[in-house]
Formats: sequence, structure tokens, C-alpha cells
Amino acid sequence: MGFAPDDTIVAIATPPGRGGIGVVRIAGPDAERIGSALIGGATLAPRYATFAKLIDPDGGAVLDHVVATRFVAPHSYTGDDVIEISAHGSPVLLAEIVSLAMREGARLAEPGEFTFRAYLRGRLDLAQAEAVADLVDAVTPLQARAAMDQLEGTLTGAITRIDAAIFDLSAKLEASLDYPEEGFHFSSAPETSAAIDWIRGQLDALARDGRAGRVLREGRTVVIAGRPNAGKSSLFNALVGAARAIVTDVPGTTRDLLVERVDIEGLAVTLVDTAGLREARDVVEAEGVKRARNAQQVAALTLMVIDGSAPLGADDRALVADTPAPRLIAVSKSDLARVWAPEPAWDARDVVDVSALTGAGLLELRRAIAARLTEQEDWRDPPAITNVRHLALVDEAREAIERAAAGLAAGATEELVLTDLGRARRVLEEITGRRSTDDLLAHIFARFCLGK
Ligand SMILES: Nc1nc2c(ncn2[C@@H]2O[C@H](COP(=O)(O)OP(=O)(O)OP(=O)(O)O)[C@@H](O)[C@H]2O)c(=O)[nH]1
Ligand SMILES: [Mg+2]
Repeated sequence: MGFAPDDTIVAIATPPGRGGIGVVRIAGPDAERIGSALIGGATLAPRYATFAKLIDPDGGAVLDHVVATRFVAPHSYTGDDVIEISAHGSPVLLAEIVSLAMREGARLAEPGEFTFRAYLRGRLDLAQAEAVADLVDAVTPLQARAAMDQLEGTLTGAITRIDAAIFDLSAKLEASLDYPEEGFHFSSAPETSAAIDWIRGQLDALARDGRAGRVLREGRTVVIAGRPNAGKSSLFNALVGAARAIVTDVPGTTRDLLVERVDIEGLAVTLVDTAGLREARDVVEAEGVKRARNAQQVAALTLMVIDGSAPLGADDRALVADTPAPRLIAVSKSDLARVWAPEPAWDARDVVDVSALTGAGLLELRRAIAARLTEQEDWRDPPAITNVRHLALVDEAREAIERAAAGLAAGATEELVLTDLGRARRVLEEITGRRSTDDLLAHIFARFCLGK
């Protein structure tokens, strides 16, 4: 990483734009001197919020009334001396404070540099630092909870326990290797395989969790499709919670794709409303139908809407047959009399009755969408793993453990088994950042916003 860790750095820590309060953060060996210089040389007692006047060192004019807080190393976010100046949330003023701090010798912080320092000084491990970025980026409360759990160290704890078990097993195998003449084994064959099974079970559980977690973190696209007038746009509006799409009784109302981000059972879902699928009557509709089909290609889930109050036609059957899984069939307008029953060929678990008009069935539909996307019924706890990087490493560690298990079963030498165990440990250490490369760090911290 190109960050010089002993510079004193400064940045605005609050989001761009106007606000009640804006915070400028200064971190590094000169933080206290610089902070104090900005408030006319007033002393800043550690861990106290000091009310002070921000003074322009040139003319002596009072620029703002602020509250400055001093955190002394290592008891700060970054682990070095930190001064936080809370001023009024004016972008002009905050920029002025930053430039005054720079005149006093601070350097503008790079995006993610504060958190990078926290990692460098051992305040956070890499998985926790990544959780900070996830927490800041979370768009649903469940995403925020999953990120916070990781920041609290749940993932780190799970990885550490697995790592300790592998270490323990490796030590026993190595000891047996060092004293071969005694014919003594520090770990009996059943003990060894029990230890491997436990490790494998833990990694499997993490990987399962991780697949659902990825969906939670990254979100997914759900496309609403079906024949004209089926009630797609009405359902779209009901799920969005606003009259976003035009709804009329004219078939072919929706022409273009409408896209909204919604929170469905904690998942960030990109919901797409499309034009009704039929033989198009004009070029505009033809383009709409083409876009609707393309959208379906990239969707993680298709929500096929079929009007329950109108006869089920051959077109509807064909559309359902052509819609690849995963899919859900929303039988719409359940407030009206039903004139058909679902086809025996359809999986009953795919079918949800719903009324956009009364809201009946919406909750079940939301749950069914979330369950399909995550392949799990509900979120009792947020998943321990949400990040693809971590998931890929867990998969790699699982492979190494599988090889070790297969080797043991086939009577491989302890050396060979130890090689695989060592590989698994190295991979796990990349999750917490005990092993890391500059490229990896640059990649991870590039995601952060300025001032974090
Ligand atoms: N009774 C009842 N009518 C509904 C319901 N949902 C939609 N409708 C009516 O069905 C008609 C078509 O609704 P839309 O939501 O525009 O249908 P669409 O599938 O988007 O239609 P296109 O955009 O033309 O493909 C409108 O007259 C709606 O008022 C419902 O749950 N109950
Ligand atoms: Mg529509």
C-alpha cells in the first residue's frame, strides 16, 4: 500500500453536502498540535469534548464554534492520536478546516486510510475492516446487522476456532512424525479423523451460510413478467410501496423497463417491471417485449404474474413452461373470483395467490421471494459470511481439508496430510489478513469512501 502510516492525515468524515454537524478527523503523531492550532492554541484534554472557537490563524477571525474531541493513541479508531472536530455541517466551512489542517502539516487522507491504519495497528483484522465498508454501504437493516456482527468479530471468531483446531491437529501429527521410533502416535486414527470431521463440518456450515450471505450483501434482480393486463405493474407498485408504474385497464400499458431497489425481507432486491408478453402491436411495444425477455435472462428470479380472474390460456401455460427456474407464479387479483386452478404440472410451492388491490398474500410473496433467492426459509440470524472473497477462501480451505481427509483414509503419510492442513491454515489466514499482499490490501481499501 502506498499509504505512509506515520503521516498525520486529515479528511471530512461526514457525508458530502450540508448537515446539522460535520466532522473533520485528524489522525497521526501531529494530530494534537494541529487540532490545538486550529482552535487558537487551546488545550485538548484526552477523552473530553472541548467547546472552542475555530480561529483563522491569518486574520484571527472566528470561523465557527466547534467541539473538539481528543483520542490518545492507542485508544482511538485508527490506533494513533486522533482529533475530531465537530463543526456546523457546511461543506465550505469543512473544506476550510481541512485546508487549515493541511497548512499546519497534515496530509489529505486517501479513501479508506483511517480504517487501513486501524488494520495496520491491529485494532481490526481484515475481515472486520471489510465489515466497516459493508456497514457503511448497507441498504437494508439486515445487511447492516450482518456487517455489524462481522465487525464484532463473529467471522473472525469462527475462523480462529477452525484455525486453532487445524493447528492442534498439525502439531500432533508433527510430533508423531518427530518420534517415529517410539511408534507412538500423539493422535490416534479415530481422534485424527474426528478432528478432521469437526473442521470439515465447521467449514461446510460457513460455506452454506456464505451462499445465502452473498445474496444478502450483493442483492439480486427479480423480474416481473407475464401477459398484458395480468397485474404486473400493480404488483410492482405494491412491492415498491409507491405508485411508481402506470396502471390502466388497457393491455400493453407498460412499454419500458421500470427498475426500483426494494427491501424484501432484508434483502436488497432490484425489482424490474416489464411490458406484457404478447405479439406486439407496434414498434414501441415490440421493443418493450424484447427488453422484457432480455431482463428475464439476467434475473436471479422471475415472478410470473397470471390473472386469476381471467381464463388461463394456452399463452399463459406456454409462458410458464418457458420460464426457467427459479421462478414464482403470482396468481393475481385474488380479491376477484378465481376462474381456474393451477396446473397439476406446476410445483405447488411455486404458486402464490396475491392481490395488489387489498394487499392479501403480499407478505407470503415477499417471504417466498426471499426464500428462493437465499435457498433458506428465513433469517434467524444474519449469515456469518457475506463477502465473496471470504467465501472463496473458505471453499479453498474446504478443498484442502477434503484432500487431507481423503489422504488419511487412503493411508497417506503424515507429511502429505500435514501439507494439506498447512495449506488450509494459510488460506484461512488470508480472511483475517494475518497473511496479505499489498495488491489485496489496495483492492480492499479502494472500496472505502473518503474520510473512512
Ligand atoms: N381487482 C383487482 N384488479 C387488479 C389487481 N391488480 C391489477 N388490477 C387491475 O388490472 C388491470 C391491469 O393492471 P396492470 O397492473 O396495469 O397490469 P400489467 O400486467 O402491468 O399490464 P401491462 O402493463 O399492460 O402489461 C388494471 O385495471 C388494474 O386495476 C388486483 O389485485 N385486483
Ligand atoms: Mg404494466
